[in-house]
Amino acid sequence: MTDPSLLPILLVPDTRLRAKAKPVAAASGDAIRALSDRMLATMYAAPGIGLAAPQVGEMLRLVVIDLQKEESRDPLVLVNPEIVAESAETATREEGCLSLPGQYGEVTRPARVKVRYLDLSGAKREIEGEGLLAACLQHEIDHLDGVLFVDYLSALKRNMLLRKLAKELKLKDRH
Ligand code: K2U
Ligand code: ZN
Repeated sequence: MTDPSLLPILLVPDTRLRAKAKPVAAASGDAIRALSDRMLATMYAAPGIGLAAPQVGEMLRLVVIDLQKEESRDPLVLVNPEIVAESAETATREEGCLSLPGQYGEVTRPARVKVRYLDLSGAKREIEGEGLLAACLQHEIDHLDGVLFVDYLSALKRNMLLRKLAKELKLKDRH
């Protein structure tokens, strides 16, 4: 029996994954808190360590992240997040995406980022990340601008990956 609060995760090539999300007007509103709770439940069930609102069809600048293991959850909810500083040093890691299931590729990004955002009480916050947190912050904030990790791959690799995904999703629909 799946949790009724789970939201469907959109898959490429859904055009909503390529749209620019709108800023949240009321960060401390009940609607945003309710949506972030459902996004966290959806992310944990996937499982994933990050999820952006456009991935569940909500065109809002809202991201949830939790790098922790199940027994020590530490959810982070970022409203209207923006990268305000990034290191010149880069880091490369294999990334996946819940909207491109089963597809992976090497992505090079700034190794450290500083992100400014509003928390669910509407307070201005700032977070600095490196390693997996830096990659996840950038991966999720990219989603708010319709950017996907495949956009950092060569055209050849991107097209191969998208063709493979389309084939797999067609096979899945058939059964
Ligand atoms: O946004 C999403 O689709 C969730 C992403 C978040 C993410 C991708 C790459 C690097 C960091 C975060 C993932 O699918 S969550 C799955 C996952 C789990 C552990 C490590 C990396 C990715
Ligand atoms: Zn993603």
